[in-house]
Amino acid sequence: MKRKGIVLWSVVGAMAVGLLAGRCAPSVPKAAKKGAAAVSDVAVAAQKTYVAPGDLDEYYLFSSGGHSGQVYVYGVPSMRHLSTIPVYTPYPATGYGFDDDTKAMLGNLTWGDAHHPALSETAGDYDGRWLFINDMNGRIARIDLRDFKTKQILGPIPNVSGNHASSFVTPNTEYAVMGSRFSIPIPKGTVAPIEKYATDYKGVVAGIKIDPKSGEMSLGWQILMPPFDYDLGDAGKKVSDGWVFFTSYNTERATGKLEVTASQRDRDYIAAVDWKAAEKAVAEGKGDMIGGVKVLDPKKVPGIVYFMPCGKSPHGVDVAPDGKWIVGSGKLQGVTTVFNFEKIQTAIRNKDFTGEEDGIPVLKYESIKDAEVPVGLGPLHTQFGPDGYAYTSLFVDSAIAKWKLGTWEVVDKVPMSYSIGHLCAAEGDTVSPDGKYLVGLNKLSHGRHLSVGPSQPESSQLVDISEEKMKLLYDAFTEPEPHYAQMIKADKLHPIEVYAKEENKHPLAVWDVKDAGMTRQGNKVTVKVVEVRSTITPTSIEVNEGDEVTVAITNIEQTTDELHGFGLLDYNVNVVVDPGETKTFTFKATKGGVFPYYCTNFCSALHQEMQGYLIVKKKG
Ligand code: K7E
Ligand code: CUA
Repeated sequence: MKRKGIVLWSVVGAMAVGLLAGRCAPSVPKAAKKGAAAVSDVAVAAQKTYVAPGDLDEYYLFSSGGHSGQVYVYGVPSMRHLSTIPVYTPYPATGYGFDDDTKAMLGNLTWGDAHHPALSETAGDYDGRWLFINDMNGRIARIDLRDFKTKQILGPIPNVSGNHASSFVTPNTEYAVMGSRFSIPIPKGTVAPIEKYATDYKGVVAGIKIDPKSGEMSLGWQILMPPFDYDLGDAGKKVSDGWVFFTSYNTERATGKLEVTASQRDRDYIAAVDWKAAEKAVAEGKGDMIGGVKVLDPKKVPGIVYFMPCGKSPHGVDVAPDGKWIVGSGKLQGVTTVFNFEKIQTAIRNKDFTGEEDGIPVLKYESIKDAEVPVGLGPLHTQFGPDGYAYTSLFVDSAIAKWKLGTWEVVDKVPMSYSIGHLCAAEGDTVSPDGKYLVGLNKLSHGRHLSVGPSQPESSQLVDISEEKMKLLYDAFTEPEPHYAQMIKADKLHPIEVYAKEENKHPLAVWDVKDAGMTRQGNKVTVKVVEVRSTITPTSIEVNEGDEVTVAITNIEQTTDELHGFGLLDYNVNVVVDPGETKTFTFKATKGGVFPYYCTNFCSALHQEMQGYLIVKKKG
């Protein structure tokens, strides 16, 4: 959910929060700390979140940075910010987007709107290998958790427009999913008047293939869909493995003021995609070429997708740990709907349909639904704990509801400050959730911190879910714009601290200062640079105006944390090289003159001495 268009909800939400807060205030503001009971509550919370200096957190939290285009890494339970992983946006702190490789990966785009991180899975459990994250602009990225760096950005891929329903992965990381939130005439570049929206605009849902060994992503399958807005996705697991689900809104196929025109129907749909059938159809050569990609049309390839009716404009869709239940949250309702996977299969077999949309059969709601759980107003997303509990974020109520799968009983609620969007429980979307912790990713922080002017931070609140009653433990203030996050047990990750010399296969790497220096071919100059405490070798580089200069820097350190930088002020160069790494940057020496370069990362007492000169000799 975005911040805009929620004004009305906020008013309703404020009332709801007021009511809730009276009942079960989770903690006491500092100024109002009085009485033994309140103090003990705060003391317990403090102890549960306190990670002593030198001690380590129990979990990593990977939080989407929204349109900052980055991923923020926090430790849980301390909620300390550990690191920022740049993905879709240049990040001077690590030199991301300045060297040749990361520049090429970003292309000409300097921002991306990232929403949903997805940790790679093996047999439905996080395996700690990669983190995928989508961008609204039809892209998906892979971060390697060995070094916490972005290794691949795929896209913008053809046909998918406004890739919000991404990047949820299948249980063995066979695919990450994509979907169009903004249907357009396809292929991209086709023009059709807005009056023809219902017929000439198309949505697409897609599976991005992932290589199980390398994590390399490539185009998998695409399916042509009616012009709805595909919102969230999730993969089936265990009994429902082989299926992926996508919520949609605007099944009215309306245009204009969607807040009115796209909320007419009582029910929109969740699309249930049989991805194994789609994969097979593509392998058999079925589909039509659109925008350079084979796209399956459900009219011609039946059996790959079905629609499940779901309450008004569903937002999140979340599959329970055993794969038996699919939870769809109609954000304009007071209930969340639980579908039974077995019943869905039976309805498909019996052709228990109530109609169709552009060749896609619509399943009969009553035949596939198990329950409408009265969780509260504005349900958005659901996560799971062990012992069959589910946790649903309530945007309008600004709270989290805890309820039981199977009995559908709502057992507890905890207020959030303020206006929760996603929530993230420890390994809470896997086949074996941990329980323990849950983080509410809130849209507004509402004065719970020192004011920093009109642009306030968002808030992420840590909730203890280890006991029957949920308890708020901690307020953290996070960078905009939080959407989803995932939490993984820290001992599943084994990050490296240096790049081993033997593993550096860069063709321009040099490991001895004797090998540093310059070679020239015509007006193309290559400079091999060695960085090691406390010299940049060579200490001066002389080129001619008009030369195309490639500088390859190898940091030959093999010591943890010994990073070196290369800042070249007038040429907008800012590269950071980790121990054992080689990076290149290429520029045209358009300006004559003398330009100092220096190490940007503090590396020793003689860090200030780590400097040199680029001399660009003027023509004529
Ligand atoms: Cu609910 Cu983009 Cu997943 Cu925001 S989305 S909340
Ligand atoms: Cu090298 Cu500072």
